[in-house]
Amino acid sequence: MLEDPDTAVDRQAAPGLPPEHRSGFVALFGPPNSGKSTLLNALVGAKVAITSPVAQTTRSPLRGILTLPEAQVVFVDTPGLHRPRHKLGEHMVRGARKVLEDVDLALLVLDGSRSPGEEAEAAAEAAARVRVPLLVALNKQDLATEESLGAWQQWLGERLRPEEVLLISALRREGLDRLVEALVSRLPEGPPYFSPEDLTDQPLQALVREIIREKAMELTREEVPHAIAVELEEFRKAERGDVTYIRATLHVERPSQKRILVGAGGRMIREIGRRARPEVEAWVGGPVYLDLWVKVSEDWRRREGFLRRLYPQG
Ligand SMILES: Nc1nc2c(ncn2[C@@H]2O[C@H](COP(=O)(O)OP(=O)(O)OP(=O)(O)O)[C@@H](O)[C@H]2O)c(=O)[nH]1
Ligand SMILES: [Mg+2]
Repeated sequence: MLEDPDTAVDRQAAPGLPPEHRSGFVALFGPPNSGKSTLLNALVGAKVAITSPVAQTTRSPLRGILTLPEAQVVFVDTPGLHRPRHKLGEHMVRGARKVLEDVDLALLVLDGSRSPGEEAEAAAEAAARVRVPLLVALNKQDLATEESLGAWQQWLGERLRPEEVLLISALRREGLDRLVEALVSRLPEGPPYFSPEDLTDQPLQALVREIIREKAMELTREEVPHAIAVELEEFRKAERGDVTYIRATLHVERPSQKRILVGAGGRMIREIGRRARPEVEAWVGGPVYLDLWVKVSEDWRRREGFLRRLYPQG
C-alpha cells in the first residue's frame, strides 16, 4: 500500500498554548445512516468523509481534526453498527467497536427523525459497554417531529442515561457550537496531537478512492452501491504543472453490476469520473487524469483475502 503521511506533532513541544489547552479523541458511532459522516464533515469544516443516502457507506474508521485556539478535537468516524451478513460487515462492525475502546469520549449519533427501532439495538449494546463519558447527538432535527424526539428521549432514559443529549442538524449545521462546547469541556488537558492545518489523517490515496466510490454509489441503486469497492492501481504524482495520472479499478460482485457501472457505451463510468475529478483535483492540488476500470471480483464481500488487501487495518 501507499504511504501514510506522518502528521503527528511532537506533543512535548507545543509552545504558545494556553495552559488549560485540551485535546482528545471523540468517537462518532451509531446505527448506519444516522449522519455520522455528515456530522464529521460539518464539524471539521471540510469533506473528509464520504456520505450517501444508503446505509453502510463508511467501511473503515477515519479521523477528522478540529483545531480551536483552546482545544484540538480528533473525531473518529466509524462504520454504522449493525448485524453483519458477510465478512465486509463483520470487518466494519469490528472496526467501529475497536474505536470505542480507545477514545476519550463517545458520541452516539442517532437519527432523531425516526423513532428507535431494530437498527438502534446494535448501537445500544455498544454504547452500554463504553467506559468513557457518553453523549448523544439526536441528528436530523430539521426532519424530526415531537413524537420521534420524545420516543428517543424515553428510549435513552431507559436504556443508556447519557451525560448529555444534544439536538442537532449535521446537514444544516445547527446545534454544532453547543455540541463542540459539550465535548471540549469533557476532554482532558493536553497539547494537540496533530498540526493545526491537518484536517484528516487519511492519506491522499484513501481520499481519492473514497471520492470515486461516493460518485459510483450516487449513480447506482439497490444492491449495486454496496457491491462497489475501489482499488488504486497507479498514482503518478505530476511534476510541477503537469497532470497527475490515477488509475483505479472499481470492483463489483457480478457481471450484471459491471454492465450497470460501465453503462451503455461507457457512459456511466465516464460520468463517475466526471463527478469525481473536481474533488480529487482539489485534494491533489492540480489537474488529474482519472483512468477508471470496472472488474468483476465475485462475492468479494465474503472473501477474507480480498478484504485484507483493500481494507488492511481490519
Ligand atoms: N435532513 C437531514 N439529513 C441528514 C442530516 N445528516 C445527515 N443527513 C443525511 O443522511 C444520509 C446519511 O448520512 P451519512 O452521513 O452518510 O450517514 P452515516 O451515519 O455516516 O452512515 P453510514 O456510514 O452508512 O453508517 C445522507 O443522505 C445525509 O445527507 C441532517 O441533519 N438532516
Ligand atoms: Mg458514514
